[in-house]
Amino acid sequence: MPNTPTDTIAAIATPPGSGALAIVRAGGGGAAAVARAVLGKALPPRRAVLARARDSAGDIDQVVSLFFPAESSPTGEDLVEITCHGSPYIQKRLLKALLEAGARAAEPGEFTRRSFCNGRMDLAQAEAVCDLIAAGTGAAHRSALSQLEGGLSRDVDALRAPILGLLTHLEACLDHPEEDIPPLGPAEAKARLTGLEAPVARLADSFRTGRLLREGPRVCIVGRPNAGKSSLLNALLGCERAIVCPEPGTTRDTIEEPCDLDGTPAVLVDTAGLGHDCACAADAESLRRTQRALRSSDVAVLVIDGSRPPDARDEAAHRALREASAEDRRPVLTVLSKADLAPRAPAAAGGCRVSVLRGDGMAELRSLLARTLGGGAGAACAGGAAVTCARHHDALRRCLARLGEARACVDSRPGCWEELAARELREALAALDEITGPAAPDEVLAGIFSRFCVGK
Ligand SMILES: Nc1nc2c(ncn2[C@@H]2O[C@H](COP(=O)(O)OP(=O)(O)OP(=O)(O)O)[C@@H](O)[C@H]2O)c(=O)[nH]1
Ligand SMILES: [Mg+2]
Repeated sequence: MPNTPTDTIAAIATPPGSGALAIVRAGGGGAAAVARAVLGKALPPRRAVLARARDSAGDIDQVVSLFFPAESSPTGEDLVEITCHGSPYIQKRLLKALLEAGARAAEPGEFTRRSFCNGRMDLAQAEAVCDLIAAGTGAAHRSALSQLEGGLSRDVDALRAPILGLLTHLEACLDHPEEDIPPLGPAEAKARLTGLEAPVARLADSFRTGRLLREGPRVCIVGRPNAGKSSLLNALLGCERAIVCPEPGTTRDTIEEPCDLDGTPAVLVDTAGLGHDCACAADAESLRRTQRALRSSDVAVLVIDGSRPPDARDEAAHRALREASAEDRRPVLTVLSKADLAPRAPAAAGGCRVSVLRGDGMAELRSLLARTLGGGAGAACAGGAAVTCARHHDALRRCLARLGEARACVDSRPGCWEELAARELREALAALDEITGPAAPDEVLAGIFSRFCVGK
């Protein structure tokens, strides 16, 4: 932050471009004064006021203004919101007038950062603001709203309290051996530590569900070279995103695109053909990328060229893919492609035949995919709070690792386990505190708020 948190900042809070209305905000110690300079009148607290905004060149617009004094404002500082007509010219000129009156241009996320610094919200809640703005589905919206209202922070507090309880007990025994504090035996300590690990692991594991909510499930299109994978990607997207060629080995890199499948958002990933001869380093790398894309996907669509009978290499590649997916419990939908040509491959149970040339089977495939993905996202929503942010997931995993270390040292260091376990528990708490903010380093805060848009 280049200035102290009490200086006055201003920004356009609505998206760029024109609309019916737009909002320009000013916040900080001098917000009321700069607004008064531009509007020509003092604003009473929390009352909509019709005013004429002016600058040195003349009238700008007829606007409606709202003044939130610090004690009741979302940022914990004086805040003025001016609603003007949504022309980009008016918005920019109004902002310029506020800057000329003494405000400076706000940085990305600076209003939310001030809410955090003034204790109006913790870090997890501040991060939820971004998720809420980006939420594209009901499930993502519910999850972000719950986090904004403190759902995740309460979950983290619930994990924190018993860890702190155990740490306090250990420290009391260590620091005051003369007092009559009941000692903690190794067996009881291990049992309590195991009990602490389980809920942390559960919350950390919810990250997969959380990612589904945030990004939508990933659908990996896989199959032998020339099977028709890229053609299928293009047909599902409705545009020529990937290169399609009669020669095998066209797609090398993975190609990712968001897609709406009958109302279910998903990310489609086209891949290089499986079992392609690795003639050069690029082939080997493309195979690695296909495997990585498959491992990180939620559903695989196995495309089999339906116009020719499968040979031994096809069978081996399909078997390997099904086995890998069964291990990861990833559903595999089989698609027989090129249905407009004479069918030569046997139909697979539960799969469908499609032709991207004629559009045959495409509606059926879309609804099959939406049903398969809907199961995952529906289960995700029903599962309650989920961790949606990689930073939170990382902190939970570090907390879990520290708890594991604490438990391990009960056996491995019989002479001094209490001291070592206490140190690990302190680290475990520090990791949890990074989620809600008190222990988050400055560069982490800067990274988080820089991802916000200006005006938020
Ligand atoms: N007749 C017919 N041809 C198709 C259909 N789908 C794909 N093809 C053709 O099959 C060939 C290979 O298609 P691609 O989509 O490039 O196949 P791919 O699996 O992505 O191939 P690689 O990227 O090389 O692994 C192209 O010539 C396509 O035009 C279809 O439904 N009908
Ligand atoms: Mg391709």
